[in-house]
Amino acid sequence: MGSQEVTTEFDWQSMNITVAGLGVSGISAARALAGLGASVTVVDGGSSEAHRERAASLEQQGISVRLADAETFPEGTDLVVTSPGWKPGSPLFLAAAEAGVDVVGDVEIAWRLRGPDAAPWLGITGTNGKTTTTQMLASILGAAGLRTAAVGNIGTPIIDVVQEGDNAYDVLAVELSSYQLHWAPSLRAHSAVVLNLAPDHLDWHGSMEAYVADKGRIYEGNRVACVYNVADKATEDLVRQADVEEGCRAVGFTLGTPGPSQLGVVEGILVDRAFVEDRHKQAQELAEIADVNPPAPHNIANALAAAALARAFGVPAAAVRDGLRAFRPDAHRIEHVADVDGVTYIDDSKATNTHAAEASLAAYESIVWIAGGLAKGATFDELVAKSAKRLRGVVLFGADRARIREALARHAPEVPVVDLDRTDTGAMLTAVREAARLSEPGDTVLLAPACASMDMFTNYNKRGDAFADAVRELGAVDG
Ligand code: UMA
Repeated sequence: MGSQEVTTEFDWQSMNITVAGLGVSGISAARALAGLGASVTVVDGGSSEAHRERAASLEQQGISVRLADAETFPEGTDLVVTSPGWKPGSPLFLAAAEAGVDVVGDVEIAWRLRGPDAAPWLGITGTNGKTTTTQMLASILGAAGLRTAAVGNIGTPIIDVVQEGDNAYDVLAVELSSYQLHWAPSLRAHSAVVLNLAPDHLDWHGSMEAYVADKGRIYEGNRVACVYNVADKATEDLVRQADVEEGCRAVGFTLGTPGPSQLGVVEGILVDRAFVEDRHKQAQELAEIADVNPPAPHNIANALAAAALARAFGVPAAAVRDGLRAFRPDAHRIEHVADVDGVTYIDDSKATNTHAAEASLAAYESIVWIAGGLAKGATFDELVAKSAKRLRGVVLFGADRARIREALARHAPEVPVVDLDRTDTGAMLTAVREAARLSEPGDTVLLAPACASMDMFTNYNKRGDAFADAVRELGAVDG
């Protein structure tokens, strides 16, 4: 399912399509497919008020919606179009397999809806940095005067963009999650990057091998460049395994001095030794490290990856510099919130896995760390062992906090830990107060949960907002 080639050409008007999920991508898929004349039924296990409102809106367009039942396979279904979050082993898909019906994702549908002159896709995946790299790439493409958009997992459903027509864009910067890649067997990007690979979403994929294999699908059929991370050999291995178009090149990015066919850094300058006439003798200056916002190591790597994709598309060096300068990072990514009583408060709510949390913990010297939430099958020993010497103290909350507490007991037994034993939204205020109590002037209180937020908050944005509110309250009380 999902990972096999789906060869059928679709005659939409004659089809009964079941869309799994009434979220952002499901709504987009249902509307588009109904618009093409298909008979569409959306199914969703939820039945909240938000679900009912969305259902009412779709029903006005002649789309059937079934709530509170994610399992029963609608009779007569010819194709299932799933939202990315649904696990491959979901009962609905097992029933589909039994009935001989294909399951594909919204990205697969978008790919099939493209016309012959549609804008090429530059694909971005990886465990961390996807969204930032996608936004940087769109900024660079825009600076080159190209009509573009940052789409996909970033939040704008790719079907909506493709439906604007072949002439609406010159090129698209497409963020793709491992889930979306799993369900998109025909996707063939112009060029693509896997930024890095670390355990994440293992509960969904079942194993690290399966997760990595799904990420690697982004390189399949690339035409111009497969971009990999020189510091992460697993990404290069995926390039080697990929079946690409004749002439497609492997291009590395590195924070060190680049070799031929690489982009890298030389004396504070981002340089390109891949997309130049003679890559053995020439190097093209692209930008200065100071042009990258913020100029932290992991973010310079993101900038190099974005630059590589843009250069693969033929963008001039000056546009790389202008695009990087124009880029502003999103909220909740190592965002400075306030200084209170000599302590700096940083919101990295976006650190929803251990790999991302490791990057932000590495950026500060003396830290009171606020962590916890949904672990998604992760273990914390490596993260804690690597960060132990930087920890002044730790405050834990959320459903899977015990896993972090146990790792701390093993690798940082001397570090004071406050386990709030709470999973309510209000726990953030207590967490920030406890962190303030543990901290000393010069320290950084860092929200880098290493976990997803949904046990306590609607999403990581709300978690970061709650942190900022709590810090402001602290400032008001102390000030
Ligand atoms: N549902 C069920 N049964 C299930 C799973 C879900 O009934 O077993 C229902 C839920 O009740 C809900 C709907 O399905 O109503 C949600 O579907 P979904 O979780 O697939 O999410 P969408 O709203 O369609 O949003 C998806 C992506 N979400 C996920 O992959 C979990 C969004 O990425 C993406 O922006 C959007 O499509 C547009 O492409 C978010 C994300 O968290 C940001 N992505 C993960 C990540 O980046 O780590 C992969």
